Amino acid sequence: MHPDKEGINRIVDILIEKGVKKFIISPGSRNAPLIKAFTNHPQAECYSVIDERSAAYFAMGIALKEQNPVAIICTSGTAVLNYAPAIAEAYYQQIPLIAITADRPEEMIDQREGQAIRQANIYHNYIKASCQFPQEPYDANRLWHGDRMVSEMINKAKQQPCGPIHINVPLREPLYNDGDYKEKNHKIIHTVTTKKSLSEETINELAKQWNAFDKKMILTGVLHPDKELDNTLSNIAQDKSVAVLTERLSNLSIGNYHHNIDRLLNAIPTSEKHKYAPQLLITIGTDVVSKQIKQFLRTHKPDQHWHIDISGNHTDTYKSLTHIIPVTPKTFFTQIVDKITPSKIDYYNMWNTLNDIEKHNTFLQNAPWSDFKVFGKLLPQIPANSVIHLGNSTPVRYAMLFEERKDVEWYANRGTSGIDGIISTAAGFASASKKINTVISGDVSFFYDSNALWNKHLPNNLKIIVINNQGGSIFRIIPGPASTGQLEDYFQTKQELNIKKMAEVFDLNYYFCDEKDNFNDVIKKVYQPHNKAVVLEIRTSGELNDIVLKNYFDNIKQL
Ligand SMILES: Cc1ncc(C[n+]2csc(CCOP(=O)(O)OP(=O)(O)O)c2C)c(N)n1
Repeated sequence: MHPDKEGINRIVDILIEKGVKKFIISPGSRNAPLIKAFTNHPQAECYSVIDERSAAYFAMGIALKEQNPVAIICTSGTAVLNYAPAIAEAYYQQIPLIAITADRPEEMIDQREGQAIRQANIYHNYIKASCQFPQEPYDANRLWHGDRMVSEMINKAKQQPCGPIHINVPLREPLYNDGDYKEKNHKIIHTVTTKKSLSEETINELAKQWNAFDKKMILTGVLHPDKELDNTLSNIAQDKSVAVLTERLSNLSIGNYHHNIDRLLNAIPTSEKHKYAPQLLITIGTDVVSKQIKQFLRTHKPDQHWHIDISGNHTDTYKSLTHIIPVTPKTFFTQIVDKITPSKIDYYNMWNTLNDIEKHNTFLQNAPWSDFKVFGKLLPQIPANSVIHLGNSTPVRYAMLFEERKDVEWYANRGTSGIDGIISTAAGFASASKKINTVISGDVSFFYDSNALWNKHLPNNLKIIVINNQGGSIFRIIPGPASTGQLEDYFQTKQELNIKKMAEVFDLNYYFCDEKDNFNDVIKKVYQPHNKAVVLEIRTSGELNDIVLKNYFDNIKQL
């Protein structure tokens, strides 16, 4: 039965009519009218996920896959705060997420009522828009106001750059009464889609400037897979005075790109670094993972830096920003491609000659069992036409040292680089995907987000690979932590927890692999069809990883 609160039924109707299909609901009483309204709507696809932190990341994973808003619904109090990490991540990743939080009536806030905190605009730093739904009792004006705000919130979530929005809903008792449902009683406001492009005059001027430079670098951050963009960029990359430096998370593979930024940067002889500096730097996408390219570009500054970003945000990562070009990268490259002329400098090859693949392969072959070795063996074995979710910390970095896989999609929570929702995000994505989804996580990140497994919707196409190096291996790699004398206890947080027992608690398939096992046989088993999600623990020695990685970078240096 539907709730007796018309305003609530209208929220659901507007969401459905505006194309939101999936609703992730966490339990509670204050949100009972919302639960009734969503679960009784024939077109609403509802999921029950208990832990709000995990539920929000799970929803974000679905929204990322479907490129369509997903709504999360929870009760009042700290439940609302538990959405915050995923909301911040969705904000920086520009993912449309709709948080609908039940609240006490406004006059009861700060009155020592249970489960009541100040919820209005609670995510204010990390939200595209938020609204306070009108109080009950609903009259014609309040219903009109509610309808208008819900439409506006959804429109804003979907408007590029997309992002999270918040609807806070004060609710009065009684919460469980049934009522009549008046179909199509609501009002809808549509926004029409627009396509921003540059005027002929502007693009001609930019092309003139472009053509005056000999060395052009296009550096790509996180991008959603987009074949059209990839094709257009591959045409631009045919000009040898252009070097396109991409990361795994850029999901670009068609053209002559340079896929291993850190490998190449480490190979440049120190005295030659300045020769590799671009004159024109063009950046697209959101976050770039490689710290080394950031340092390189901040030291060897380009004459001009154009950032192509529809939001118009002034993101000056390399401290050399000269132009903001507020259109999509696809629009920009499509408009400029026929206007650019090649120059004499073969900037592409300058970078390409740094790539000594034989040296890389020989090192990998001879490397001892370590995270580096595991990534080198694992990445080529992940099935074609599948999706890989990389954990923050070292997985996202190791993956960029090895050969690009053109046949997979790559994702990671690089919006805020938290380790707290990696498994939940991958689980949500996988639940909406027909492909095999592999998440590669460190052991600390796995335990942090272990409530991701506390989810009855965990799909059987999800393979969770935990690199168990007994703590945060990154802290042995980055300079600093070891000098404190507290490395193991307060940075690495050395741990010996039992991953097998964790898999058992949630009744999941479990496999194990270390140096003694036949790696290929174990991987084969993991990727056989299973009726439940799979956890694979790969054990390495936490103590060796930093040494192997340092040796690798020393080894590839061209003297
Ligand atoms: C929510 C959150 N808390 C703390 C951190 C800081 N942090 C970055 S990496 C890391 C350790 C991760 O360890 P693990 O997942 O085992 O990966 P490994 O370093 O072994 O690759 C921590 C605590 C963070 N990024 N996010």
